[in-house]
Amino acid sequence: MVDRKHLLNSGQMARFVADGFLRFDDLVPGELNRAACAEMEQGIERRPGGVRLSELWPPPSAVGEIFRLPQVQGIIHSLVGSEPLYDHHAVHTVNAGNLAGQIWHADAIIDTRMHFDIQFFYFAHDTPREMGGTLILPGSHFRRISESDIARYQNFVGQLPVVCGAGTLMVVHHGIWHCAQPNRTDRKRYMFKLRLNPTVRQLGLWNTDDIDDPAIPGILSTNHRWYGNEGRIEIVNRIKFWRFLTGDERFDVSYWLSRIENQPETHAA
Ligand SMILES: O=C(O)CCC(=O)C(=O)O
Ligand SMILES: [Fe+2]
Repeated sequence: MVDRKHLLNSGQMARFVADGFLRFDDLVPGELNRAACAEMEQGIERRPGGVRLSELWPPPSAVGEIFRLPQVQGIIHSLVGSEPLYDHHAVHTVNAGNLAGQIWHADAIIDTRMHFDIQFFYFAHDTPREMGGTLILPGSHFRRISESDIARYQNFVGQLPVVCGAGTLMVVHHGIWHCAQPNRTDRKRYMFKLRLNPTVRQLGLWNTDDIDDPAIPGILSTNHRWYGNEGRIEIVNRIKFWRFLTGDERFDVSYWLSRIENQPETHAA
């Protein structure tokens, strides 16, 4: 059972809805990071998808221990429930001196559900800018694209290179646009990715004590700038998603969704 104090709060959930990711700097302690680096160098065997995460990587396993950390369990529980399924993992590497960047893409081009998977990006060693750091585009998760559709783009206003210290975890919505970056150092870069599927309705799984936090509408209205005037559709997407997560079908920010719900025939009835 996850201790309530490790669950996400509503402000963090609203950030996930608006940005499509949450970032936890230096969450994993040093010793575990070093053990995870050693495991990644050895290679971490892939498993068939669809098994419970809780059944994977029993001790001794650094990766298992990381995803059993109480804080990480709190993140998992808040987003996909306490018994998610393992979808797949990958040890993503960028070789020393590899100057080619990966194309912009999203990983889950077949998945257009409102229910969402999460992907952890775990950076087990320091990742300075010259080593790349996965580049992500905040707020891109509602633009469900076919993988290479966006490959022609090079840079976006507001793109975020994950430059971070060892032990940093990102958790992203499966729709987020991202790509690996060149590695100008003489060391190989590792990043461990883990995708999880929910097994429960994703309704109020976090600590909702602050559900009426007045900051939430502002967070949901975040302007990431790269979409220009089309930011309005993103706010509507986020309101719909917030309603899905909270079960509050009347939730609105300003008058965005209500104005198109004003059906004259309803009034006549
Ligand atoms: O290595 C990275 O930083 C990202 C890799 C990735 O997104 C992928 O291969 O799907
Ligand atoms: Fe990817």
